[in-house]
Amino acid sequence: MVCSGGATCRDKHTPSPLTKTFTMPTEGTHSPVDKFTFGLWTVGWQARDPFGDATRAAIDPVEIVTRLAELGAYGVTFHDDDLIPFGSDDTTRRRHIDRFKTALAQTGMKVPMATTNLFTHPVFKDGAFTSNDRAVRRFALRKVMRNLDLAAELGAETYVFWGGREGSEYDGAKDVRTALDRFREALNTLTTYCKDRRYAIRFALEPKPNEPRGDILLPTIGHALAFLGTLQHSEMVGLNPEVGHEQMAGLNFVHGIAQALWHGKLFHIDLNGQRGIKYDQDLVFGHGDLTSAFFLVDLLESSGYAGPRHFDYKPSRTEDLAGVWISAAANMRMYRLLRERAARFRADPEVKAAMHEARIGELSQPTLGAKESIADLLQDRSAFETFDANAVGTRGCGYVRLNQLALEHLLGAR
Ligand SMILES: [Mn+2]
Repeated sequence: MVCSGGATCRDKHTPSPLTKTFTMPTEGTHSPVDKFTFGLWTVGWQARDPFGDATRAAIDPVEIVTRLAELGAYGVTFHDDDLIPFGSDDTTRRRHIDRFKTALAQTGMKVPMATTNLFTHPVFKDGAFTSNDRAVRRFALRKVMRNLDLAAELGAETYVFWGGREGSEYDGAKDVRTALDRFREALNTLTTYCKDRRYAIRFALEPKPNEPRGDILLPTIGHALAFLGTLQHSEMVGLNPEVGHEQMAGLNFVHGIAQALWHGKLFHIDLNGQRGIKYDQDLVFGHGDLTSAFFLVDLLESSGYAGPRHFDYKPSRTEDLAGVWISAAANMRMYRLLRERAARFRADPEVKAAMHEARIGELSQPTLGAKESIADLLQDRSAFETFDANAVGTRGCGYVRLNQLALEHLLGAR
């Protein structure tokens, strides 16, 4: 699974224009066409947790770019502080950026997304855009603006906002309605900043219910969708939902993504794995709820979603550096395997018959006829007076058979 980095491998990820036509890559090939991207902070995580020290050495961002390119990734993403240590002066900052840009140029790797670290430094302990301390809020805006300039310089199309510290542990500690005013003010200010500078960047809000705060503002896809509709330039703002962030609240991620797509707000996606309602695990994609991952890939591939397949995972703390790259490759392989299994599922005549039997397609038929009025519906005795609710109520839906077929395809049993 891990590319040796030899000459043959390098040839395969020579920068080439993305083809518009969908092609099913052969298993094991390294195809940047897949638009697989990784955050510098994912493979670069040193595995420090609240109970233990780092188990791995830091990795130079230049090495991350090179290794991910060898594995067949399309690009990398970063928080400002992943690339440039917090508090660096302008000269040092430029040196880090230039080294990074050289690595990007040498590998053909893209930077489709960037974001801001508004959570590590103690100054953000009570939030950034919604800190009760106004000076912290002003500092946060400036920190984002500085990195937006860099995101534009690197050609990023999406800028993510994960408000990990925007929240509270105590309901009396934060006036939530006022905090939402400040959150909105920050995003309005920053969309205006991008428009003034003609940056072709869209914003993507990343919901999370809790961790590191006891409770985080905009905790789910639904909360964030409702909030972004109130923004001044709401057309510039969508979502970056993460698998684990919804699943740690017991929510159905596939349903959440479907609704984000329905609103035209799936601007970016964070793929990883989570096993149930607990702390944010950030496992390899598919290593948590595998059935959900199968239906998620099925949805993404059939929806026309054209953005990056971004892996926001953490190589487990038990792994050494070799294990880091094995886990990175595993994310891409899981996505490709699931895509192949989902395509086979859709193409199977028995599945098509089971879907027909289960009336899956009938849902696309509007409930009222094309020219039917409410009066017509009221006149239709078959809709109510003579409708045999008891007979229809006893009829089976056939969903278990359909799900069994899906799982057999997922298991490679068909
Ligand atoms: Mn996470």
